[in-house]
This record gives sequence, structure tokens and C-alpha cells, in this order.
Amino acid sequence: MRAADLIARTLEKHGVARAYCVPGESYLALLDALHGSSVKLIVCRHESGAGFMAVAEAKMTGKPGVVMVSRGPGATNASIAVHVAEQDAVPLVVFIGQVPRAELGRGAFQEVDYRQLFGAMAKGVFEVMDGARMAETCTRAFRLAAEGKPGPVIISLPEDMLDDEAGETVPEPFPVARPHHGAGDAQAVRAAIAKAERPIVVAGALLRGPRGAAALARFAEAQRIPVAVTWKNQDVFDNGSPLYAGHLGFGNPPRHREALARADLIIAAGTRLGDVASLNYSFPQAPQPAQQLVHIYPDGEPVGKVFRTDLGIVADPVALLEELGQAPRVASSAGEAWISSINGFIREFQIFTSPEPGDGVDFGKVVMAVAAQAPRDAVVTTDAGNMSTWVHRHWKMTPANLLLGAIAGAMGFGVPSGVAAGLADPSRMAIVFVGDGGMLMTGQELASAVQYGAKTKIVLSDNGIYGTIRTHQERHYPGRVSGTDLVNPDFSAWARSFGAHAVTISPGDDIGAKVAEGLGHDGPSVIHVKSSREALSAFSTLNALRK
Ligand SMILES: Cc1ncc(C[n+]2csc(CCOP(=O)(O)OP(=O)(O)O)c2C)c(N)n1
Repeated sequence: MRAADLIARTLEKHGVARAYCVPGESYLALLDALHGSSVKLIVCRHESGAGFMAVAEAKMTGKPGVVMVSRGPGATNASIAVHVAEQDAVPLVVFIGQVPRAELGRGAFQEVDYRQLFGAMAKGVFEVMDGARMAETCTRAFRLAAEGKPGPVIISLPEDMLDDEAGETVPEPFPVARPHHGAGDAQAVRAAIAKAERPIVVAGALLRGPRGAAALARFAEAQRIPVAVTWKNQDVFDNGSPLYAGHLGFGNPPRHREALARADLIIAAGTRLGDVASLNYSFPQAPQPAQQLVHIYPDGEPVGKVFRTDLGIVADPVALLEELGQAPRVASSAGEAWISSINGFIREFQIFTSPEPGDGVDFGKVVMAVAAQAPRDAVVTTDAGNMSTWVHRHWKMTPANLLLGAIAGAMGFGVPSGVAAGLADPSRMAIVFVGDGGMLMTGQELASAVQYGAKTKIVLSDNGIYGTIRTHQERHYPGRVSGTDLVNPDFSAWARSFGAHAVTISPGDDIGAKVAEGLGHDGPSVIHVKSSREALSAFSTLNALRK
């Protein structure tokens, strides 16, 4: 068969349900090979949207997401998603068109050297020069994307190569090699816990999913250890649990940091322990932590990289937590006091109060209404921006939810990820939180929602500013507004023009009733909130910042 057909058959063998794409003349043979395939091609309006959708699907399923884009401009448009996949450690396989083999290296129309372009982001960049190597390359790419620290893999497809004779063998998926903990590792962690008076778990994205979340909950309960979750991973642990120690990210107040700093043992599991997860390398402190540090991750690369790590275990964190959860520890009164000191603060911190701004709707009130009305298993996606701060601080998520956000902080992730969530599991409500800045970066993927029947609900904070940047600006240069104001379209009319249902929330409206209308619509809807600028985020008001 043609190399192009072999790609299609390989995707089918890997059980790929959807491939997200923007078409290009550089890979027509692959589009042709997907004609009639069980792999559903989701045609998007921008390659960043297509890439974000594939990343979101990978976050939902734990399996590599698949995106296909055209050469040159298509590839550069998709690069934001490659960066997110790298930073968020998400398995992603990216097929990119390329100029014909005879033209390579001549600076041909739309030619880019993908090894250079993606070399700093991707786990592998394969340019297939001989169609006979396609089966091996594709299967290897799927394995590489998923193993160890997951990430993006690029497959470059010179146009004429797609017509090469590639043989008839479609290999079975290569099993992903998983590192396992050794015989003494569980014992060593137990010994560290036994010595500690104030242990804490820092739980990351690799604990997402029913098995990981169950292992974490069981371990934390059995060992009586509080659990803090890393940035945008608050769905891995019950935020209402007495063991919940909060969400680590931006805006953690001094009292939270002080409470955490009292820990004498940090068990980091399923997180790379990057700058955001470690509160900018302060918890633990780099390079010499004030606490004992245990770090469990399936790839050795981040372990002991920035922090001196007393016990680094290169292993599947879920399997190790499962083992550790089997032997309960006797609760001590000192241990219980440690748990309640940290959880006591969190309970207070989770309480929502409104500054009652006079210049628009407090977006926090809308988030609270959505949280109250959303189904228990809602999939929530957040764009980068202040509007997500209320979600992280006040929505008490549980592992029944799924929270998808770009840990890399890429604006524009919200709407496409919500559309992908609506497509990947139509039985669950997908809810997006996005600002007016992010909405006009990739919000046009609302068209994809309408085209493919995703019933995504989009909650839009229309405050007329790039709010997050205004926050930083007011803190550093009070009152000197520069480059952060926006003039917006009528978002409700805009949403309706796509065929979505739109609800506008203005000051004085019944927020609960409007949210019910938006969430209750049997199709895609946009809840357009005329938000206050004064109620800038879940952490501060504009005037307080200026002062
Ligand atoms: C692709 C990209 N461009 C720029 C930024 C920098 N940035 C972070 S948040 C933000 C503003 C977000 O504004 P908006 O979407 O309106 O949400 P708000 O903060 O007002 O809630 C910007 C520009 C980014 N993170 N990603």
C-alpha cells in the first residue's frame, strides 16, 4: 500500500478515534487515505486550535493525541500546541506536510527544517525519506510520545514520499515500556514517612484518571498525609477532603506558603516539580530543600535536576502509591494537628466573598453558580487568564471531574480543549472558562463545535482588558495603563452567528437563572458575562492593587 495508507491503517490499529487537522496541499495523499477510515477527521479553523484539541484529547484519554497540519505556515501555527505538549508532558503525534524530497534543502516554497524548528520542544523529529520506513516510524512515534515523560513527536512527510510503496505490514502498537519501582522502594518511602512529623504529598498530572486518583486517595488516607495538587491538576484529589492542602500555582497567599513551609517531608508524585508546581523553586527550596524530598516520576530527567532529592524513584507513581496505600499508618495526634493546620487554612481560603464591584458582574459569582449547577462529572477547561483563578480557588473539584488547562499557560487553549472534550465524551458536560482575550485567539473553533455536534458550554469573561497582564501592570506601574485595553465585538451576537445559543449576563441579572439557561441548552452555548474590571481576580481588586 502507499505510505499514506499505511499511516491511516496505523492510526486505526492504535485505536485513534479522532485526528484533528487543517488541510494542506502538502499532504493530500494522507487526507485521501483517511477517506472512509474509522479515524474521524475533525477539520479545524486554525492549526493552534487543532493542536490544542489533540492535546486535550490526550489529557482526557491518556493516549497520544493526533494532529495533522500543512508544511511551513501550518507547522508554525501548530507550534503552540507542540510547546504545550512538551511543557504539560502530554503525548502528541504531529504529522506535518513537507516539500517533495528533491526540493529539500533548497529553501523551497513553505519549506522549514522541522528538526531545527521543533528540536527544542519535541521528543523526536522524524522526516520519513523512504515510505518503506513508515510503519516503523509511526509505531515508534506513538511509543515514544507516551513513554517516560510524555511529550510531542513530529513526523515530517515529504509530499512525494506519501505515494511510495510501503509494504502491507501494519504492526501492532509497540507496548510502552514502563519503569517499575524496585523491591526496596516502598519500604524506603515508608521509612521516610515514619521519620517525618509533617509530611505532605505534591500530586501532579500523571495521577490523573480513575486509577491514579484512587491510588492517591487511598495512599493519603492510609498514611494520613495531606495532599497539595499542582497547577491545573486540582481534579486528581478531592478538594473537599480534610486532607486537601490546596492548589499550587500563581497567587498562593503568604499564609498558604507559610503553612506549606512547615512540612518536613515532601513526596512529589507524578509531577516534574517545575517552577510553578514548586512555587517558583521555593517549595521545595532549590537547590537544597528545607525538607526531605522524595520524588517519584517515570522518567529520570527531572528527578534531582534542580533540587537535592533524598530519594528519587524513577517509576510509575501510580503503582508505587497503590503499594504504599496497602499498609495503613496509625494516626498520631501531632500528625492530625498538622493536617488540620493546613486544611483549616484551605477551608477558609475556599470561602467565596464578592467585592460587589460597581462596574460590572463579579465573574467569581458566575463561576460559583456554574460550579453549583454543573453535573458532578463535568469536564472543565480553562484558558490562561484571571478568569480561571476563581475556578482554582473556589470550585471544590473531585476526581469525578476532569480539569483540562494548559500548564504552559498558553492563551487560546480553553475553547478548543472544550470542543475536543465535547467530542471525545459527549455523555459529559464540557464547560470552558475563557477571557475576552483568549476567546478571540481561538474562539472561532466554536464553528468546529457546531460542525461536529459538540455541546460545549463556554463561559466568557468580557472585561475589556487583558486582565492578567493588567494585574501585573497595576502592581508594577500603578495607573499607567499600556497595551492592556481591548475593544470587543458583541460576543452574544458573534456566538449566535456561529449557530450557538448565547446568554448575556449584565449587572443586576439573575446569575443563577442565566447560568441555568446556558448550561441547560441542548447544544453549544456561550454565557457572555459583562465582567467587572474592578473584581480583577479571585485574589485582588483593581483598586487594592493600585493602593
Ligand atoms: C499565547 C499567549 N499570548 C500571551 C500570553 C500572555 N498572557 C497571559 S494571560 C493574558 C491575558 C488574558 O486575558 P483574557 O483572556 O482577557 O483573560 P483575563 O485575564 O482578563 O481573565 C496574556 C496576554 C499568554 N499566556 N499566551
